[in-house]
Amino acid sequence: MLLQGKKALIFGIANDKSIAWAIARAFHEQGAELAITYAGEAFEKRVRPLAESLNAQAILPCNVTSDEEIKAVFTELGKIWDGIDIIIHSVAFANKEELKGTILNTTREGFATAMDISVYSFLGIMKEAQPMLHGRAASALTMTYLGAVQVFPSYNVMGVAKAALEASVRYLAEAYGAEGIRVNGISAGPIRTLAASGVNGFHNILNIVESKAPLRRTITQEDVARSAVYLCSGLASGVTGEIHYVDGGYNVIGL
Ligand code: 0WD
Repeated sequence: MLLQGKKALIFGIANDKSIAWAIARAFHEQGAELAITYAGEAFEKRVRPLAESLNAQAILPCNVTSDEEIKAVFTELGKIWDGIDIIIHSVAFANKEELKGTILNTTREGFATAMDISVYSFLGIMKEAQPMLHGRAASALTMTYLGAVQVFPSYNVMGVAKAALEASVRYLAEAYGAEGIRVNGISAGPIRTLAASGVNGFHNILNIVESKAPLRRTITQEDVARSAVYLCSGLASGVTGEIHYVDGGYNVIGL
């Protein structure tokens, strides 16, 4: 097993369609021990049974807009774990009104919300994680989308946020690299999840990917999860600061 005995902390399970849920299952299969967070009370009902089914050792609330809640996750984990080997950040949010029309719909407040939840949260988590990552060959992984580097209809402020998230991966990789801690991103192809349902015209994107991607199909949560296992295991010991595409090859197609 590739992750035997590794301790993995996972942010971003909303339901059984979430990419982070597929990652949690794949990690469990590979022998990892899990700690799972949920975004707030409204999510607990759905997330707790999922987490329990994988024997998660901690199931903790964490709305990532709160520094206190992020801190509390590490305080609680510190009581049961002597460190953390893997952090999964699979969290993003933008107001629905900003995921339609063009980027000219963006408001100052909506911009700040998208950047706070989708980008700062990764930095905030990685800051508070420091004492528990120290001295371990740990790795962290976030989820991004091709909308960071190319224009997709309706993706708008989320594309700007993903560009900032990808830059954050590179800066975090440098900041943590001297300790042997790796930070990467997976740029996933479109998958039908709760977050994706907020993007206007999402089904069109799926159809186009299916016809144009080299693999002639969309990808699944399990495709992403298998690559996550690789990036968070010793198999990827020399890989950091990387944005790894798991998109059936769609990103290489010009026209
Ligand atoms: O096509 C897709 N589904 C793609 C998703 C393609 C490429 C990338 N991604 C990214 C997303 O942008 C996100 O970063 O993958 C990540 C996971 O997204 P997902 O699995 O597609 O979507 P979902 O199951 O909704 O998980 C994202 C979750 C939230 O769900 P909602 O839909 O309620 O926003 O992020 C969490 C929440 O569980 N989240 C928060 N967690 C803590 N605090 C917060 C918050 N404030 N807000 C959202």
